[in-house]
Amino acid sequence: LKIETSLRSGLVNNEFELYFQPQNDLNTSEIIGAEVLLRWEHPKLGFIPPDEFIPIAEETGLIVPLGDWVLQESCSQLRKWLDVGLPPIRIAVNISSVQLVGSKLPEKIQQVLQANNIDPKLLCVEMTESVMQNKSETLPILKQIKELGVFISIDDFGTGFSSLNYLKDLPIDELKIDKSFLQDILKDPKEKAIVKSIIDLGNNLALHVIVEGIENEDQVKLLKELNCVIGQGYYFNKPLPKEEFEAAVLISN
Ligand code: G
Ligand code: G
Ligand code: G
Ligand code: NA
Ligand code: MN
Repeated sequence: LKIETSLRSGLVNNEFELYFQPQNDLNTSEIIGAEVLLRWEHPKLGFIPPDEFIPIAEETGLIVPLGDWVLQESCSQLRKWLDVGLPPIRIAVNISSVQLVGSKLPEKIQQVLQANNIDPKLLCVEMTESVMQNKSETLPILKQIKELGVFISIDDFGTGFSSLNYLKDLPIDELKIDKSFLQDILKDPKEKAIVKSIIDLGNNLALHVIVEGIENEDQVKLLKELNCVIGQGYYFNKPLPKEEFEAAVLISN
């Protein structure tokens, strides 16, 4: 309850901030995109990680106004970057399945893109396989989002309980391989086989495939051998405040 009250006042008092984690071309290291990650600096409790407050925001429904803020703020930041001549990079916003149903998300996305004059293909929405749990409700909404021209990515791919069946129904553009599959990839032949199979699956379906959680050069080398071309992780950059992200893009491109 305490966090719930704080979440409400945090939104009003501007305590949230967006961090941007680069997504890189594995061959050139060039920054081609960013995942937007929410940060909360509570005036008394200090830094509260999203793993702690996102689940509460989901339970209480506060994820809807919080998610609206993230979407609005992300697009307005991208507009500023485009205006100062930064190359057009795609920004990926995490969307909780709670935000998908009954909150007019497609209409909100369209409105925010229009208000900031953003090309829809520069926005990616990341959602987990859990959206498939009530497919009959979510699928029409996902199709509406897709029709706007927005990019759709399946986050934490391979960790949910979904069947692969949804890949043929869902209008997705990208598989994002979860970082848990990368932990022992250099030592564990099973992990390597799983990652290879997911990359092949994505490539065969003409989807983008991105791997997250890349922490060292040997992982980059292996992923390139497995025909993966995009990655995200501490090896390239941690999630960065907007000024540092901007500087990183200018250096990399
Ligand atoms: O750095 P990291 O601690 O940022 O993120 C932890 C978790 O919180 C991840 O699962 C991430 O997807 C989630 N998360 C971060 N920012 C957001 C956000 O803006 N919206 C939603 N729904 N989840 C987020
Ligand atoms: O985002 P990442 O998983 O790299 O964060 C690693 C740790 O760095 C977090 O667990 C947290 O302690 C700290 N951290 C990340 N972002 C922030 C932030 O915005 N403010 C503060 N004070 N600490 C942060
Ligand atoms: O669940 P989701 O994939 O949205 O969250 C991304 C999370 O992964 C964030 O918490 C982010 O800080 C973290 N992260 C990003 N890069 C790395 C990495 O290279 N290693 C690890 N362990 N975590 C990472
Ligand atoms: Na994510
Ligand atoms: Mn993930």
